[in-house]
Amino acid sequence: MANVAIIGGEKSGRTGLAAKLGKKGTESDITLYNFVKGDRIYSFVDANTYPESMMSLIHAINLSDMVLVCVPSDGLSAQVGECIIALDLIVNKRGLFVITMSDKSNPAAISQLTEKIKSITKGTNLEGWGLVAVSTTTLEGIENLKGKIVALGEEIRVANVAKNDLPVRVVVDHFFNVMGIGCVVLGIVTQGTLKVHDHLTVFPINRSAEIRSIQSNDMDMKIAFAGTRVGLSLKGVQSRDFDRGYIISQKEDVASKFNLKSRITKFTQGPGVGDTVHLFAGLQDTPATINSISIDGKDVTHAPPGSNCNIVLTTQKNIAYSKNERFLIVQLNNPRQRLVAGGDVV
Ligand SMILES: Nc1nc2c(ncn2[C@@H]2O[C@H](COP(=O)(O)OP(=O)(O)O)[C@@H](O)[C@H]2O)c(=O)[nH]1
Ligand SMILES: [Mg+2]
Repeated sequence: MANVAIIGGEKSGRTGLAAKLGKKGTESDITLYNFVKGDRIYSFVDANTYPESMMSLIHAINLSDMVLVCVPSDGLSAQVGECIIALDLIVNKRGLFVITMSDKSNPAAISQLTEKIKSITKGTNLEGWGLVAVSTTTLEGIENLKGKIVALGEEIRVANVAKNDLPVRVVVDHFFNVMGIGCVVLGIVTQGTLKVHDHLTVFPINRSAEIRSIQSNDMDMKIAFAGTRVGLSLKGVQSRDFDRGYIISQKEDVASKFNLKSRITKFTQGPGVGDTVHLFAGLQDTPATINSISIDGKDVTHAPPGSNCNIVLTTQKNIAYSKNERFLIVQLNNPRQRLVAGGDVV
């Protein structure tokens, strides 16, 4: 199973492309589209409320192993830039650039745009990502794109097999009550192997839950491997106990104060001590206050753009996280540059 985010600026052809690649499922600020081919399942996540909602973008990326960045054939925009910065800060994604609406352009302009994309991603974690031009009206390039998604999907499948023996961890993205069944949550087994009747804990609220049943793509199953998108019915908790990003596992760290080894983007003015920011960890997010910043062990009042520093912040909500979680610091209301930094827990 491969989970694929479809991101890009407003009217970049994301929804049109998602509808060509899969069948529409769960719909909220992110919309899921599924495609099944033999024993391979692809789950596409359309970040449909981005650019208004930064959460839609970050959640779609954090729910995926592979990202398609849509760039309309008429050129780059500030929003594409923001998507590239987000992916560069999040670090570990595979992906492709998809030049959409190729029918509205010509080969010379498309090859010029290709060169521009290569040049702005140079030195970032997206350097070397593949690039395909497609049109959802003429279907030009769609088969080529599917082939590239399948090839990346196979790499992801191999990487996920290696995670089956880790402790099980499910990241929850939707939760609701179903009459006659009770609490149902949707999410992804990001590592480990989930089994019916497993007794686990919901973090950060620290509540016990038993896995009553597992479904994947509407089929009941007794066991779900790493990388699988699942629907779970749970015993011992209620859907109203949940929030997006809650984790079902054996053990998570939970905290409301963090020291993050951070990399500040080049494009922000840089955060200062006392600033209120928004912190994202996986699919969880919370307002947070910056308590202190230090560079090479020396306290500073402000972190300059492009710097590496340690940022200590206090969050309004408890956050559940694992050691290798990548945190993002965001200024949601900054009109010029919302992404501030990426960081790891020290
Ligand atoms: N000519 C042409 N128009 C397209 C194509 N893909 C999308 N569009 C149109 O572009 C607009 C925006 O597409 P949409 O998929 O909604 O973009 P989104 O905002 O990124 O989800 C819509 O009016 C689509 O009909 C394409 O391949 N060719
Ligand atoms: Mg859309």
